[in-house]
Amino acid sequence: MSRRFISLVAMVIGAILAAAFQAVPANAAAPSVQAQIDAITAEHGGQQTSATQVTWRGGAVVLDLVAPDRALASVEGCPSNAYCFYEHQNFNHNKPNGRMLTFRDCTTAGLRQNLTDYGFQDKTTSWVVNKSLRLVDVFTGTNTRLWQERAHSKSSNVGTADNDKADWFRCYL
Ligand SMILES: [Ca+2]
Repeated sequence: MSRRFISLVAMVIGAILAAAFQAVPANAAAPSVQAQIDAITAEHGGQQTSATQVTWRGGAVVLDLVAPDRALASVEGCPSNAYCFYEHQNFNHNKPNGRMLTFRDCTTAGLRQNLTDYGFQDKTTSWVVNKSLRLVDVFTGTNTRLWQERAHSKSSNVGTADNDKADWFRCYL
């Protein structure tokens, strides 16, 4: 065999191997954001309001599937006059695909809302209250109290014992 032929064979084999590697997506296991949104709206309703966001009840509840722009009025991405639950510790910092669930409603009598209604069952690891309110009282699905949130406060990590357990809460204005 000539050197030229050998180098040609090597080039062809190289091209085949390169194509084979390219055919495997870098992140085959993770569904796309749109696929996640489709699954959430199919199960929980709501309206898709951007490429990365689902909204319920006219904006009273908002789920961001990627980190939103951190506007000046926000605390860790949680808008003013709202309170937020984050999928990961440190308010999803360095987790661009972490979910953040934002609530605005709260009543003096203590409004109950279910994280499970928005695909956020057993996910919360950090939280922010960027709102004037008396208390957000957070529970497991079996009604065990996990933690209590006060006005204009935050937790970067709820701790191992409470991690990924929150299912519902009451917000007292
Ligand atoms: Ca979590």
